[in-house]
Amino acid sequence: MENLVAVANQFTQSGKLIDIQQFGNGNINDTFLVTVDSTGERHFILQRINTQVFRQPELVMQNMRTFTEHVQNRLLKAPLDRRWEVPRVLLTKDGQDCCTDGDGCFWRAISFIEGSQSFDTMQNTEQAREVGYALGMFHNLIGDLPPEKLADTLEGFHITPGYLQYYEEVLAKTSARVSPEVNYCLQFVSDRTPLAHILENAKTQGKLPLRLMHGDPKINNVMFDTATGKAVSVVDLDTVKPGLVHYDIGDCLRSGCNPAGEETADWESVRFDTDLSQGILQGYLSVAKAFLTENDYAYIYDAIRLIAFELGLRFFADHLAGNVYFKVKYAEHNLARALVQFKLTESIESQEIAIRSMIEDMK
Ligand code: GN1
Ligand code: MG
Repeated sequence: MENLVAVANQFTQSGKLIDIQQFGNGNINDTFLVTVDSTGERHFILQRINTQVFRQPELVMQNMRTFTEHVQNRLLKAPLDRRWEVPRVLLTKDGQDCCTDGDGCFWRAISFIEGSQSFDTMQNTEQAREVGYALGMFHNLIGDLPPEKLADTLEGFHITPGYLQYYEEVLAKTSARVSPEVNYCLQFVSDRTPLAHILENAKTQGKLPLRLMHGDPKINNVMFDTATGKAVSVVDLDTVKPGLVHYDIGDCLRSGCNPAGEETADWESVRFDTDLSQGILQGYLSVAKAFLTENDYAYIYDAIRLIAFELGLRFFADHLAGNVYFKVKYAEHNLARALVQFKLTESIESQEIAIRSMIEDMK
């Protein structure tokens, strides 16, 4: 705690530090909400970056600054007719965008979007539309920033065949306990091995262009104005880097259309809600129609299915590897999370015709 206060004070520009609380449910970094006794902004976000995952955290900071500057310029030139905010990188007292503590940990601070909140599960279809709008606006605002301007901060991220390869390596040397749940997952993955290549093949064949993406636009990374209920920001910019917008569309839908939430213990009840998915896609297309191609539409269903499957695969592989990547609260936590994503994938697959025709009707 002493350490935490010392680190927070590095980033405190004015006023006295009043409070530091753990914040959100991140699976990788450690996040805190800092409250300051100030006449200006009263809160900021303090994060310890997991440098086992983000091996070059300085590139993450560089990307964030490039991104923020670009989007802020765009918004100055062409203001939106509604509230929209971009989290800012905060500097230390000596002008750095990060600092290291006595243990060598990497810390950074980001502005908090005042008067906003996030949700772990979708409340209604109106909110689904807002989540979709937020992702569309995010893609729109970076649409004219050339992908090569941002570094690849997490190599292999969302490259499903790479996760499959890692899974096979882990499987070959695992000593994880065999159970009916583990067997279900093993079978689930083995039945879907051919599916893993679909987006990467489309990318290689030039059907889907490399664009900038958010990388992690799950529902709780969208901030809502507490008064109006409108989406006002997309946060968690660590994985903003070159990729496919399909990874984002898939991730947004797999997290937004699972009313039970990705942390539910009741995995057998998990289903994909197509009304919510219609809401998200309507909101997304209200902005994104302008830049999507015919091929982009053709791969939306595949992306939804693939990213749910991929996250299940990542959780399951981490379970087999002994929980080395995602933070866990108990030994079988990643197995429970994998089961949720696999059930969700199954539900998506069972509604393929309805989902595809919904997308077709929205073009
Ligand atoms: C991780 O740490 P968090 O919650 O922001 C993960 C995402 C997953 C997500 C699942 C860098 O994000 O890819 O979709 O957990 N981030 C990374 O909740 O691997
Ligand atoms: Mg994240």
